[in-house]
Amino acid sequence: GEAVPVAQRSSWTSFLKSIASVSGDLSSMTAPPFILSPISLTEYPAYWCERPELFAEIGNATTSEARVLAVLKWFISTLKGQYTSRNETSGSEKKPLNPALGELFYGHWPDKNGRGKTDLIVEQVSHHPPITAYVIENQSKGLKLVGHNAQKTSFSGGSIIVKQIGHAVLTVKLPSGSEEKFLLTLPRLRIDGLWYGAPYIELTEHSNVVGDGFVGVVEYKGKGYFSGKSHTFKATLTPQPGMGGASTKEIVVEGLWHQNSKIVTGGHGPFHDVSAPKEEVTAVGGEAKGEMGPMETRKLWELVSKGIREGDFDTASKEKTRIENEMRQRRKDEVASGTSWELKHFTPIASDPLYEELGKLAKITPPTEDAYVFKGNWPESLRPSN
Ligand code: 0T9
Repeated sequence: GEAVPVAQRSSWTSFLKSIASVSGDLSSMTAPPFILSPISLTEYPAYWCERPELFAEIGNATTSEARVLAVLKWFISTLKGQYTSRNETSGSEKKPLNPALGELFYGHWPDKNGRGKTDLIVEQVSHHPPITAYVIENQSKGLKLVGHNAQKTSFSGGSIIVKQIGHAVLTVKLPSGSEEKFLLTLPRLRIDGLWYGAPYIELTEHSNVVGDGFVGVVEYKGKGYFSGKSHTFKATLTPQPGMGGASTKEIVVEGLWHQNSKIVTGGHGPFHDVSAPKEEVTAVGGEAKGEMGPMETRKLWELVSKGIREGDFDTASKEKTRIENEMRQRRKDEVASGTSWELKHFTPIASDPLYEELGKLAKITPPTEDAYVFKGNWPESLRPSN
């Protein structure tokens, strides 16, 4: 473990031993300070829109084929931010703060060059297991992404395997007034480099982009597979006969998701390119005058994050314990009073009909999945017209 500070080597080794034995949920395990991130998992859904102009482009497409290509391009272009940005900013993957039930994050990307404003709401809808729900909307382009995320982890061959649970549905409002819906599923992760204390993510298996008469499969490969390079992908878009007037040709895109790709079948030429910098979300408070309430992530974790950033791990750990105890007490009080925590922005449903319908086309398993429906209640600070 050469990346591990000498004083933390034995605690890193015992952390690795315990992740090898505890499978399922690593989020609540105590890790040595050098690997802690000052950022909570509730901020991660912002990765979906750090190239807001590519998101907006989906709303500008005028044919099914152009639309599905725009969806795929935006989706692939988010992967670099989702899975390599912690390495770039802090040298390795870090363990995010484990969100509290009801933790919130609000933000937006401003209107620029006619792309429209894009708004974000995130809510932690379950603590154990951790489940994060989000909505991202560009109202002027008629685009709304609603999804949720959870993870099941296991340990294999010295790596952590992360199976992502959850999916997202992108709704595109067409000028005619009708809607097109796309189902997005998520790749599996392998976290390598643990032994050296410098974890990083490789994507494996596949995920899907299904909608508008197309079934899309994105296959992920790492070093030692077909191209021999890390972060390789191949996406195949297959038109569904008799659906949505799609053309008959299959489209194949190949490349490196953290760099660029090209269309190799059903067209030709460059596809995505993420060499230009991404645009981080602007966080806003959800309370009156844009202030942050006590459950808003940057407020809730303020002192923990400060401690981690400044290397004051005593304060960080004391504050973390204080928050966790408060949350435990809150749950006990609820049990005692026979009440339960009410989510602010989402309503859980046991099965998502859209996931079932579109998932069937791509033979996605499991055949059904739960979901969180957005209540439509934007805070005044994001939607002053409300
Ligand atoms: C959804 C993303 C997800 C969340 C993170 C696995 C992970 C928690 C979930 C899947 C986002 O859209 C994309 C990116 C990174 C994922 C995280 C990487 C990670 O390591 C953590 C897990 C829970 C750990 O913290 C493992 C222990 C740690 C010491 C390894 C660095």
